[in-house]
Amino acid sequence: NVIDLFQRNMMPLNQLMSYYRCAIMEVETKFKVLNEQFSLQYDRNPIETIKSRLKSPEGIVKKLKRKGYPFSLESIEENINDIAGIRVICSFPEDIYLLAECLLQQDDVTLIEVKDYIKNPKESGYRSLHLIIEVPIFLENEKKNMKVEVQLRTIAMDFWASLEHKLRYKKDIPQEEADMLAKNLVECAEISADLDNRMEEIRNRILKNS
Ligand code: 0O2
Repeated sequence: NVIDLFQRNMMPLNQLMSYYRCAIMEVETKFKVLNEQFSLQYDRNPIETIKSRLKSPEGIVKKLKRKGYPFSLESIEENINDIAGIRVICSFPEDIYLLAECLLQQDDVTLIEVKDYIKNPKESGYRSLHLIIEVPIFLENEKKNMKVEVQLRTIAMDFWASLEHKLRYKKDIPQEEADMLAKNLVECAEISADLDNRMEEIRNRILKNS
């Protein structure tokens, strides 16, 4: 199979995956440090939770096939941006942009791409801020720049995305029912975005008065 081919013919895929794991650790630490600093300086934690995941070799091979990219380690590094994935969940939309700004101004972080699905939600209703960044990891004798996909979203956006994900991967729902659920989800995404904004407004008024 294709994964065996990778292992036999080139730098083992395991080694590359380990580099991505290191990059996840680096970026996770950056967010934890920012959260700690905000908690000291402003007495609040902008981050609710951080979830990380490494794309499986099967997932990588599937994506290479789907996008028609060559099967090589160079191609993986060049073309697949979401092998290392970090999801940062905040309570309020403003904190998403605040954290993104703080991360991007760090001098070892290079921005590759921004996809702002909060300002421009997907047709499905999906909202999140996606950043593709590059960070260095320091190995025994070399420094290697690795790509990481950061998804920043509110608790409400995350709640919505996990339910919508269930529908997306359920293949046995009759088409008519699936269409109706998708339409319902678009509405829920709008209600949820409205709730996020109203809660933020209330939070800001509380802060103003304290
Ligand atoms: P998983 O299992 O979460 O990893 P690209 O990655 O650039 O080739 P694309 O679609 O342009 O492809 O990337 P994009 O739009 O930045 O989205 C990638 C990830 O965002 C997805 O990863 C999901 O995690 C999330 N996402 C994007 N759109 C939706 C959506 O409509 N609903 C939900 N629930 N999640 C979404 P994967 O690889 O699809 O899956």
